[in-house]
Amino acid sequence: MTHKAGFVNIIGNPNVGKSTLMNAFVGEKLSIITSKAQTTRHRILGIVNGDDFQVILSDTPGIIKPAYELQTSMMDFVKSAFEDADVLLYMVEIGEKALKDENFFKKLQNSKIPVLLLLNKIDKSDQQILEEQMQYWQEQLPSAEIHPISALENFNVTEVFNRILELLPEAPPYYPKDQMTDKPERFFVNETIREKILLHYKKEIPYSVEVETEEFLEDEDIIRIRSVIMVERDTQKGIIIGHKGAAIKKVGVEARKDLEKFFAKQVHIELYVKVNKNWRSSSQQLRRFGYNG
Ligand SMILES: Nc1nc2c(ncn2[C@@H]2O[C@H](COP(=O)(O)OP(=O)(O)OP(=O)(O)O)[C@@H](O)[C@H]2O)c(=O)[nH]1
Ligand SMILES: [Mg+2]
Repeated sequence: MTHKAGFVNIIGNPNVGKSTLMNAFVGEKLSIITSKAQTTRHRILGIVNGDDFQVILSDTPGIIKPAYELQTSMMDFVKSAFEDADVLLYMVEIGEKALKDENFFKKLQNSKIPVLLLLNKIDKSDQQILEEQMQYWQEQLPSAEIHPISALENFNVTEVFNRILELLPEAPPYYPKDQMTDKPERFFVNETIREKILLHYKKEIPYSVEVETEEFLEDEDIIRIRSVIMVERDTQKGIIIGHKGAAIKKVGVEARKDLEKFFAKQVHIELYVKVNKNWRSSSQQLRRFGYNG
């Protein structure tokens, strides 16, 4: 029996649905999803294993022009995804015109490896717009295969997966067959808490937050977690906590519910807030939080 394996990297503008698609392929909520741009900050592997294949998907941050060092590190993850891909999935959403960063788009036009252009969110469109968009993208990226999909409604997702399998090279597995991701448990705790912060706070707050889990103690029937929500300034600390602690409590309750599902175990979370001045611009702090910095 031949075995296929390879890296399938999802790239595209912010908010187009990259993380939604990766979760749909893997069948688990590995990546957090919100309606805000720049939800994903890391490169996250989602591994789909079969008897004769191993598809190693990468979810990546949306492509932006970096304004501070954290964003530079985020774009380094995207660059690395260009470099080791066996198949590139370039995702656009219906109505969108071209990449925010032209250099990335040029790289894509010159790509030697297969590119599948996934036109996502077609559930929001009608046939005429869809046909116009397919034609537009075919002109922009003549070498790419275009697949209209809805990651949210699982439309055409299996077909794209089967096409990926056809394109993958013959290779032995890169990871153990029972492994689903490259990230440790604490990463998913941090991300789940960050998702709730993206959902419940406005303006620059979510973008000024990093989460670090200091304690993850797993007993037979409960996981005890203590995490720090790091903000950049004193004023942001008060906003995160909220009146009589109501805001942070809500974050904790919602994160706990999601994590109980994720780990299939009872979870107890303790959250507190710390000011870590300008962490987004400090290479030392960024390295500590798992960015290349
Ligand atoms: N209608 C519709 N909405 C979708 C679809 N796929 C994703 N979304 C929504 O689009 C928003 C962004 O989805 P994400 O998966 O977080 O997008 P992303 O590309 O990972 O975003 P970043 O990590 O910020 O770059 C969320 O509100 C999703 O529910 C789709 O097929 N149809
Ligand atoms: Mg994402």
